[in-house]
Amino acid sequence: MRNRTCLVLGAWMLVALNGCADVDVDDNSEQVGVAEQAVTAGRELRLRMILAGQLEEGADEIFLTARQRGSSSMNIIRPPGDPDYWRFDTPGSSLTMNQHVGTIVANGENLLVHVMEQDDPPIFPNADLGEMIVFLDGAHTPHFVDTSTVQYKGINENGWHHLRFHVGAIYHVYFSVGAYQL
Ligand SMILES: [Ca+2]
Ligand SMILES: [Ca+2]
Repeated sequence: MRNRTCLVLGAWMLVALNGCADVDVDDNSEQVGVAEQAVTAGRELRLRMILAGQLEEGADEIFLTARQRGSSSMNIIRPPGDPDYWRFDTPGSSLTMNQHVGTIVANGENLLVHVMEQDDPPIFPNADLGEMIVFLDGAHTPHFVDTSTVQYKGINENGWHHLRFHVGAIYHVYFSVGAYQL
């Protein structure tokens, strides 16, 4: 009976549950609910400060993107209102903010964050200043991975994590990590 249920429901279960889980029909809605909850359980990453080290071209128009590895769903992080980017004209200048970036999920999957300098795509593509990788270990402690494009510089006096993005420019970007949330 269970195998037949899997055949009938196989198509959508592959999408909803990433496989034919060993569950009875009556449990399906609950199982989907658990799957959704698992996606959001984790710690919130928030953007707190951007400091320009070396400009990309001058009058830099900075925004961020964030997504879970393997997901096509992307958060775009921009200031509210107009202009919808953080502008930097001078090396050494900084701006503070407090904005949601994404959730570092509990299952250890990587959250990928890019700092972007806006141009005029598709003719003049936006410049990608680096990819930050962060994940939670089994104790829900965040780990920032050094990559060829982003360097982890530690925690500052505010408790913010300091990352140095350094592709074609240098930007120091500071993030806070919230308490673990189910
Ligand atoms: Ca540019
Ligand atoms: Ca630009």
